[in-house]
Amino acid sequence: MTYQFLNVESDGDIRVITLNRPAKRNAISDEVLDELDQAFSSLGPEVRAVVLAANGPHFCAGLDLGEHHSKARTAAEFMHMCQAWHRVFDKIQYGGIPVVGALHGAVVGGGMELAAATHIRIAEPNTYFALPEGQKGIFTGGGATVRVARIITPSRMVEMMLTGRVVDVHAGVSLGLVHEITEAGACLDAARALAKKVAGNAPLSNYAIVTSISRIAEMSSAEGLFTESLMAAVVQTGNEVQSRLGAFVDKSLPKVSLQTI
Ligand code: 1HE
Repeated sequence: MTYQFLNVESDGDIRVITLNRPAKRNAISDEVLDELDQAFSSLGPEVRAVVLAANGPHFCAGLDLGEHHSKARTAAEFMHMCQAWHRVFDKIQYGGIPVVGALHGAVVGGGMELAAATHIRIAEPNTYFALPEGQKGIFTGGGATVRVARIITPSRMVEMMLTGRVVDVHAGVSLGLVHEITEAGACLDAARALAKKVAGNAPLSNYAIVTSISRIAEMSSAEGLFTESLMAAVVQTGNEVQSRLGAFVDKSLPKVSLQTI
């Protein structure tokens, strides 16, 4: 598959997927969405973790407003487009492979929805977040009411959307949008290093982490605990468990300490 708007690169057991439409600030057109779909649909078992990064001055400016204006979509067409975004972003969040988002500059509108589908979000100091849909006369449609609201709380999302408030990287940490702030210009390297570390976990453990925790959060306690026990049972019969536990018993596994990460 050749891509027009993405760079897709294999780096050992990680895949680096980079939005590459800098002239339009990585705005998500129908074609960009199709390419993201392709890139996240073609992760074979050799891929243990993914980095999602972006070229140019900003991570992503959200929906391609130029295309949206010129297409003048009907209600049904826009509903189907939003559902296509949901399918693709679900593939990112629930594909079973950890995804590290490497953020910088504007992460706004649909760009924030895309970032919210990644599992670990690290960000350069110039990163900022906003949901400016209200000012454009539209509404979120790429999953923010679910993913973003669950991260920052529905109340905070309502406030951000009503006011158009722009949240800087430090507020992003407080809100749970950012897990780590890197040095300026260092985000991609840091994301690769983090992805390689995550790729070293047992794949079945990573699968359980990225597919079950968010789902269990939506269940009742009784259903969640039941589901956790089933997931744990599947994971602990994985073929790497014996050797990894053996390494602990032999004392060859590093101890958990503040230096672990
Ligand atoms: C775009 C887009 C876009 C830039 N669609 N073309 N998203 C927004 O409301 C964000 C709107 N964009 C901005 O506020 C700014 O462009 C940025 C803060 C992101 C970047 O500013 P800057 O000064 O670096 O770039 P620029 O000069 O504003 O834009 C450079 C080019 O990118 C320019 O095109 P040009 O052909 O005139 O050079 C812009 O038109 C183009 N561009 N952003 C299309 N978004 C499923 S529903 C999701 C809901 C949403 O995502 S709503 C969109 C929210």
